[in-house]
Amino acid sequence: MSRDTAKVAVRPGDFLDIDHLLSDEERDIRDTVRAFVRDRVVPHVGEWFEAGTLPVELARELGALGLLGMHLEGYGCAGASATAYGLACMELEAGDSGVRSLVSVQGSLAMYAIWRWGSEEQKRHWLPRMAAGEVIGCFGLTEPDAGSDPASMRTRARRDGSDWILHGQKMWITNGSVADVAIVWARTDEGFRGFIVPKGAKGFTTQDIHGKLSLRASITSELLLDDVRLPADAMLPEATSLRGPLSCLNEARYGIVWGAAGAARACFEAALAYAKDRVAFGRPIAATQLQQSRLAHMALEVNRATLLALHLGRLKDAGRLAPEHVSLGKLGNVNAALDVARAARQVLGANGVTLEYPVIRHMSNLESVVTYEGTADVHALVVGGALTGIDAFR
Ligand code: TGC
Ligand code: FAD
Repeated sequence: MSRDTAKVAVRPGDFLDIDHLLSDEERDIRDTVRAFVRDRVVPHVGEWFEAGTLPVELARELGALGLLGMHLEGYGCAGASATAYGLACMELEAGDSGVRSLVSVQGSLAMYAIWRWGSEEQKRHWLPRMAAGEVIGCFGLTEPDAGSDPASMRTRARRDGSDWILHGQKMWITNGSVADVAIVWARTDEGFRGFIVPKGAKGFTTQDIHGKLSLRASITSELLLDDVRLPADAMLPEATSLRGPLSCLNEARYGIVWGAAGAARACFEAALAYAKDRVAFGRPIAATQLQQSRLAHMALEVNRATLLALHLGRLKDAGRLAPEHVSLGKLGNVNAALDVARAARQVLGANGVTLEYPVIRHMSNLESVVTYEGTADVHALVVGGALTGIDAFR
C-alpha cells in the first residue's frame, strides 16, 4: 500500500527520522547521555579546552552512568549492546572529542585489553573498579618512532627469572599521567605482549605533552619505562601477537565512527541556529542560497554518517562486523565530520574562531581524531587492501 509522503513532516534535528530505527531502550540510553553532556560537559568544556585539561572526577560520573566498558559483559560492566555503546559515544563526542576519548581509552582500550586478553584474576582485580571510574587506565602502543607501524616498536620486555623487565618509551598516550594503570605493549622473545603496569611501579614515570592545539580537553602524555620490574602475573596471558592491541583498536575505532557523527551534528546544529539568527545585508544569512546550500550539505553528511554508524552497530551486534568495515566507517565519518566542521566554522564568521561556540573546538579536535586510532591513510590502505587483495603498506 502506498502512503502519502507529502504528509510526513521533516525535523531539522533528525532529518531522516533515524530515531525511528532505534528501540525505546536505545533512545533512553541516548537521551540519558545527551542530558549528562548538556548539564556536565557543555557548560564547562570551553574552559577545560582553554586550560588544556579534563577533570579526572568526570571518570566516576561516567562510571556511575555505566558508560565505562559499557559494552563488556560481567565484572561490573553494563553489558549493553554495541549500538547502545555507539549512541553513547555519539552523544559524548557531540560534547567534546576529549570526553569521548576518556571513555574510549578506558572502556575500549584499557578495559577491553584486560577483558579480552587477561587472566580471570586480572579481570576480577581490575575491571570492576575501572567500570566504576575509581581506577583510570591508559593504553600505550604508540612510540616516538612507531605510530602507524606499531610492529616497529622498540619497547622491550625480557624475562628475569619469573619476573619481566620492561624498558622503552610510549608517546601520545591519552590519560597517561592521570592513569592508575597503564596497558603497555612490548616486543618480547615470544612475540608482542601486553603488560599491566600500575602507577608508582619503580622506573615508571610520565611526562605530559604540552602545546597541543587539538584535543585540549584531554591529557596526553609520554610514558617512560626504565627497566620496570613486573611480576609474571602482570602480563596479559592470552595476547601473543599484534592481534592483541589491534583487536582493542577495533573497539575504540568503532566508537569513533559514532563519535565523529556526534561532533558533526553539534557543528551543524550550531551553524543552523547561527544562520537563522545572524542578519547581513538586511536578512538572516539562512535566507541566502549559499548558506542554505552549505546547510543542506552539512545535513546530508550528518545523516549519512549517523546511518553508517548505525549500520555498523547493527552488524556488530549481529557478530558480522569486520575490522575492514570499521576502517571504512572511521575513514568516512571522520572526514565527513571535518568537512562539516570546516563549513560550519565559515557560517559563523568571526564568531566561528572563538570558544564561545563549539565549532572551532570540534574542528581542531577532529584533527587528532583523524590521526589517532589509525590515520585516514592507514584506514584507506586497509580498505584498499580488502578491495584489491594487495597490501600497499610496505
Ligand atoms: P598485520 O601483519 O596485518 O597483523 C598482525 C596481527 O594482527 C592481526 N590484525 C588484527 N587483529 C584484530 N584487528 C585488526 N584490526 C587487525 N589487523 C591486523 C593480524 O591478523 C595478525 O594476527 P596474527 O595472529 O596472525 O599475528 O600487521 P601490520 O604490522 O601489517 O599492521 C597492519 C596495520 C598497519 C593495519 C596496523 O598496524 C595498524 O592498524 N596501524 C595503525 C596503528 C594505530 O591505529 N594506532 C593507534 C594507537 S592507540 C590510539 O591512537 C588511541 S587514541 C585515543 C582514543 O581512542 O581516544
Ligand atoms: P606516522 O605513522 O609517522 O604518520 C605520518 C604520516 O605518514 C601520516 O599522514 C600517515 O598517514 C602517513 N603514513 C604512514 N604510513 C604510511 C604508508 N604506509 N603509506 C602512506 N602514508 C603513510 N597512541 C596510543 O598508543 N595511545 C593513546 O592513548 C594515544 N592517544 C593519542 C592522543 C592524541 C591527541 C594523538 C594526537 C595521538 C594519540 N596516539 C595514541 C597516537 C596515535 O595513534 C598516532 O599518532 C597515530 O597512530 C599516527 O602515528 P604517528 O603520529 O607516528 O604518524
